Amino acid sequence: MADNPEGRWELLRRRDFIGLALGAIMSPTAALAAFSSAASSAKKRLFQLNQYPVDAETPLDLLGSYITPNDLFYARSHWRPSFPDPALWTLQVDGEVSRPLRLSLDELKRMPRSSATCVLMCSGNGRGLFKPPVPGVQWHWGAVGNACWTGVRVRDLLEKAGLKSSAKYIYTFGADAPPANVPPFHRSVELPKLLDDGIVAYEMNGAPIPELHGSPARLIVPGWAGEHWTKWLTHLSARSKPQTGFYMDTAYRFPLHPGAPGQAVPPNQMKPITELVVKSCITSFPKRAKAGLPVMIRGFAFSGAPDISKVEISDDGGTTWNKATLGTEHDPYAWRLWSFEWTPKAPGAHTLMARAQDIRGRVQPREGVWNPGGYLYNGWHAVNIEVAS
Ligand SMILES: Nc1nc2c(c(=O)[nH]1)N[C@H]1C(S)=C(S)[C@@H](COP(=O)(O)O)O[C@H]1N2
Ligand SMILES: [Mo]
Repeated sequence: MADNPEGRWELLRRRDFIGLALGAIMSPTAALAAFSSAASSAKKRLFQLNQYPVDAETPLDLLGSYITPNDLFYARSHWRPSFPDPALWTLQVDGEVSRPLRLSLDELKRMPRSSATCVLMCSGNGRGLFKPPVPGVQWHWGAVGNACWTGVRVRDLLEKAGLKSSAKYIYTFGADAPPANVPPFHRSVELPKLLDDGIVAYEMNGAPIPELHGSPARLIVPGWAGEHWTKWLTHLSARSKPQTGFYMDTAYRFPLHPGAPGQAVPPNQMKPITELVVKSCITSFPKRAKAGLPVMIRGFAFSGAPDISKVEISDDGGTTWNKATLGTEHDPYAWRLWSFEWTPKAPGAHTLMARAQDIRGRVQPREGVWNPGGYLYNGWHAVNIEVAS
């Protein structure tokens, strides 16, 4: 589909990969060596969906903890990452500001520290579950994780740079470059969201951000979809109008009025994706149980709203629902773990499904809303349990 970047350039990427491989034999560069070692050593336990770039999702049974460990965190990059040398790296802040900045990593680290524990999810998570299918990386459930990010508030950086009132959007730029003829991954984020919640993070779960996840610094936009979280961040520019280009005008857009599944939607009938949608997943359940004996079902739930209000479980196809117990650990825009004790009444094959509701009253729908880019799938997650007498 033309408005799906991942589908459109699948072929191009494969060709480029061959080109890169040849290039590596003829003139190996530090960047390529770093890329291949990162790609081969990391993510051994993840499901690798693409050879190049590294697109890997986490199996749901490894997402049962409040904090997702760095080496289990899903990875999604549009093309071969470029890993800036932290010693040479700088962050430029310019545009509608009176004092443009260029900061080294040490200078950034000397600014006041701020942390946020929150969910990072790819907009394409669940694309592989849409019917009819949508081309692109066929993510299922695991392109999501919850981590603690530490760095400097975007607000502090913009204040230091003397942000002007004419600024309405922040353009973000990373150090990675696309293959020839492919438009760059240039994005912008609405200023109020970044002033409220944005962080330029240099730590992930207390460690320097791993290369695959944006070393030495990346943007954190709690509650908003992954494509806003620019990795290998090098430049923030304050502007009065939103960024243009393929990744704003065509990709990462959602229909204003979703139509029938499979129906094409012109880009001007779509708006850019911002917030995440309400969603829950089951991460732990027994494949077998005994009638009359309770078993535990566990999972996580989150939303683009700062918190979840409830998670419910149904064992009768969504006719009746029972409340799960929410975990106590929580931070704004983080996920909540939940648990549910289920006592099967009768032997046979049973299906359990989970749905969440957020504090704004939005309820997870039975099916994800089909859209041409295959974004923001949040249909009920179901698992099967075989019950013996
Ligand atoms: N510079 C840069 N930043 C990027 C991307 C990219 O390709 N290049 N991919 C984005 C997308 S689509 C997602 S979902 C997240 C994934 O972050 P992760 O690899 O740390 O999970 O990074 C975002 N930031
Ligand atoms: Mo993404």
